[in-house]
Amino acid sequence: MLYILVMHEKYNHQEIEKKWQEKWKEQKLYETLDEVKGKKNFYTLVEFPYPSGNLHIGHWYAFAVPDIFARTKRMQGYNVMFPIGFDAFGLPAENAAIKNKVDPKKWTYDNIAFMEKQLQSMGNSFDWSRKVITSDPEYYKWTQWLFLKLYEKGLAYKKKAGVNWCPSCNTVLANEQAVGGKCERCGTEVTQKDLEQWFFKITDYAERLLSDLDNLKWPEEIKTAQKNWIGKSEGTSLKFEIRNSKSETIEVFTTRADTLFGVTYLVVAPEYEKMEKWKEEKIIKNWDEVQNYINETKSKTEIERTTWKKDPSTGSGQVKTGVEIKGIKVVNPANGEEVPVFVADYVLGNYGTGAVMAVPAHDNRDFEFAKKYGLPVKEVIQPLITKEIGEDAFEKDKPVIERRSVVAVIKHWSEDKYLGAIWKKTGWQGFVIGGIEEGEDAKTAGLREITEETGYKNVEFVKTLPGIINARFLQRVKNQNRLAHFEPVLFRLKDGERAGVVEEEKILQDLKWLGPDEFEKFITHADMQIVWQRAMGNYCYTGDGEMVLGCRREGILVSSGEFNGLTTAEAITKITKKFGDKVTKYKLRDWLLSRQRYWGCPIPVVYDPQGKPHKVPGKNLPWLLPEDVKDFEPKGESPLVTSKELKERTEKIFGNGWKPEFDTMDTFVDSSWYFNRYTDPKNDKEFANKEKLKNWMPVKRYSGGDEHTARHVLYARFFHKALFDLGLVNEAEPFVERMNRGLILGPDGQKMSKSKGNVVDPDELVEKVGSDTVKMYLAFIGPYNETGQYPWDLGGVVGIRRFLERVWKIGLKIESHSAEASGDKKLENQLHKTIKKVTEDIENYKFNTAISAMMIFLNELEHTNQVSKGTFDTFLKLLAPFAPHMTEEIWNSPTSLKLRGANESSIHLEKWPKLDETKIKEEKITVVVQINGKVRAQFEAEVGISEKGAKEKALALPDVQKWLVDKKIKKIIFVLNKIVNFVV
Ligand code: ANZ
Repeated sequence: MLYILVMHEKYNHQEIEKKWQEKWKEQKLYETLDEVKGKKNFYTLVEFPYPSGNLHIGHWYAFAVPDIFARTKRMQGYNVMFPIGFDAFGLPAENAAIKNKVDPKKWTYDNIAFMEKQLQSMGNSFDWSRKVITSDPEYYKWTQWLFLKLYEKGLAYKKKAGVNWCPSCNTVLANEQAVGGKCERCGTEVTQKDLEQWFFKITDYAERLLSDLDNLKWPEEIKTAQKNWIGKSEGTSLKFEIRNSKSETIEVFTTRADTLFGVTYLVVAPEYEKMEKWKEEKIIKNWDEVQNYINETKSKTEIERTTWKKDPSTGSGQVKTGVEIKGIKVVNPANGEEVPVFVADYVLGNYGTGAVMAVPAHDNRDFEFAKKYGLPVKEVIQPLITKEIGEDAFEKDKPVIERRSVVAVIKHWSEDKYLGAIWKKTGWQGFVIGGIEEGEDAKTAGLREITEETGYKNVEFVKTLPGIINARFLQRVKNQNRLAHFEPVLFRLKDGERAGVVEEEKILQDLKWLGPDEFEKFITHADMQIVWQRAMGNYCYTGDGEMVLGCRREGILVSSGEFNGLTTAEAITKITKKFGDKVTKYKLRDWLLSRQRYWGCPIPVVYDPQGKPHKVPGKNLPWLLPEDVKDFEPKGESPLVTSKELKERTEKIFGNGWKPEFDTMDTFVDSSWYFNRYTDPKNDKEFANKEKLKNWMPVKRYSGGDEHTARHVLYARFFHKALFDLGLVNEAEPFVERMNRGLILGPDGQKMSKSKGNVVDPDELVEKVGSDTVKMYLAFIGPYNETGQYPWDLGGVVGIRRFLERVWKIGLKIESHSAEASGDKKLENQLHKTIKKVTEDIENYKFNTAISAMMIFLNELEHTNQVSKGTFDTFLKLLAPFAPHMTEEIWNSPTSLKLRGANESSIHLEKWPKLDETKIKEEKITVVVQINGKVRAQFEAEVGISEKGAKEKALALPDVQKWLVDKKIKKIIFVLNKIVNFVV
């Protein structure tokens, strides 16, 4: 019997997509039961959207692509939950209210309704029955309940904290709204204002947030971003006594206690706590000047203060500024030296102790500062550079030959150029160098070397560059393990007159004149880099074990009394032990959670007439957001203060004189626990039942945006750990796997924005080419497990559409004898290779290469005359997660059903194609290698290996090489799949 699949001639995506979306909804295809017999639960999640009003292509990228993964897991036999909801509180609702005079609630819920429709047009396998909306009282009741649990545990507290404040708008600004120290809206200078604020004590969890990362199966870059955000630093606290005041000290935090003898001044932050006390005691002689400086720094953001190189795009990060605090001097505990104290804003008040010991010789910022204010630079760490990578790597266990050597930095007579030397044998690039002989000093040795090695005759000594640079490496020409003590000297040529160079030298090295910028890049070793920096006037050496140019940069102590000769690491331990204490600091700050905003979750706290805070009792939750607020204009206080209802409610429940908390919560609180709610979204007794949580948590894979790595994901981990400690959840980590996606750019390669006119409208596109095409194009644009940036390419969209049309057409064309496999071995092999590739790639979120594999297979299909229904169906199943509507239509076309002898059923309930390893095994053959007809060796190869390939394989065999030494190959005789014969 001969069948022809008959379908609509035209691939009418509009009709098909609408039809199946309705059917799936009717059939409740994606509603997930808590338990299904014989199936394991699998929870995959994508960050829920903010209801901004209109889906853009970024939303499509975020939601449509991970659906491929969810669908695949379902076909692989898991009971998959793939939920969706809305992160519905937040500032834009209020801004819209101010601008268009609409109610923030109405604005939000209208947007949600509209976006739900748009999201449904994606045809995702979302379980809509589990939808959560964070601004629903049924949801935020539990946000409040959880807040109170943390409060009871001492993890939520109130304290005064500095916030960015615009005196003209009368409002608090987020850091992003205070760029360059100016208010984003009106341009007024931003100041700092202290307000009572609520905090979560996330810092209590810093260590666990850090160490538990080790057990997570996350990409390294995400872990690193979190680690950096937590910013653990192990160091030393040291006390510097204020002169003539035995009781008072300035305590500093340093990671480089080894540099203690090099301290030439101290710096305190403008916010330093003892400043007020000093002012009152009138010990600061120049208080006006100091106060002026402190006021000036108030408008600067932390980023401006800590970037020490000027950023040309923003103009921020000037050379460091500061003022000496006259009247105060401190004593170095190590050597009794007296040093001045400065106030400077490059030191932050909220890190370490807010005070720093400044070591200009070994810290870049201190060096810049010292240069600017004429403060001494005292070297206490001599560089020790060890070549560890490369052919000239130092061999640790071998004997070492020690040498004094001069490094001659030679300036051109008329141009701004310096003489570079290239060692021909080794490729080493640097300066003219040479040994310092008995009785010579560096200067004499330098002059001698220059004459010998370069031939230049008229050389002038400029100066000795202070300091010695120790370097360990393998001298390759002599094959000697070396410890060189380099002494750099600066020379200048008077003119270009040159005598012949000794022949031997000429062979060993080439010489080259290079400008300053070129020279930096020319240098191949870290020791010569330091010479260059010193020649350019930079005497700051910061090495503490890092690798640069294949060299490890370490140091040895000098001018440090009893500690001389120790390495940095040894000295840190010993100096800490003798003069200070070991301490650990974190960059992570407590989480400021209160907002002076309307559209957020009310903080469920009330104050008695004495101003003491009390919890709103459980029976009064949800503590409703009042609806009688009309003015959302920010005034530095929460708009909730204007609510009569809230005040009356508070007094009615708690008594006269009681006041509510007016602040609302940061929306990051709402999103720190929402994934738990999906497991039990309708529960009105608990935030989620523990058994239900156990069914689903932890989330197996969580996809989201790069920008949420440090904040949302870290906050959610903190919250979950706190809930775990409270016994409310079953595990300490909420997300087994986290993946960050990339960014879709406009067709012009720029970030999409309305003002640039490069925004791609998904609705229009879906209308034109269909949801399946858009989704599949986005999956094809780049690997989904990386955070790359991908420009939108209409040509690519067309390409995908064409691919789907070809699949469609093949359905019309295929002739088949039966529903069983055809005998085509090659096609079968290809099919199983495709199964393997697509399955693995989906698992790794590399949807792009999975699609490529299917494209290759489609080519094969098109070039095969007879394709069995079984083969085509398998292919269709692989494609189903990517193009769910079209594959469903083909699967359920009348002919297809007839062929399968089945009734209508969803392809998405089918089993994922199984890989048969035996089908992809390449057959191997043994090729014999002969030399002059005698068998000398043999090798394994794939069937059909080419002559060239076989020859290369044969020549690589030692047994063959042995017979060919000193022989010339005259001819090669090749017998396919059998013999390579060399005639010599
Ligand atoms: C002396 C020193 C010498 C330092 C040297 C570095 C190099 P991390 O690793 O980030 O923790 N520091 C300490 N508190 C600071 C503050 N509140 N604001 C700005 N800088 C501060 O950095 C620790 C180092 O940063 C400390 O070690 C201190 O400078 C500086 F050759 O002390 B160091």
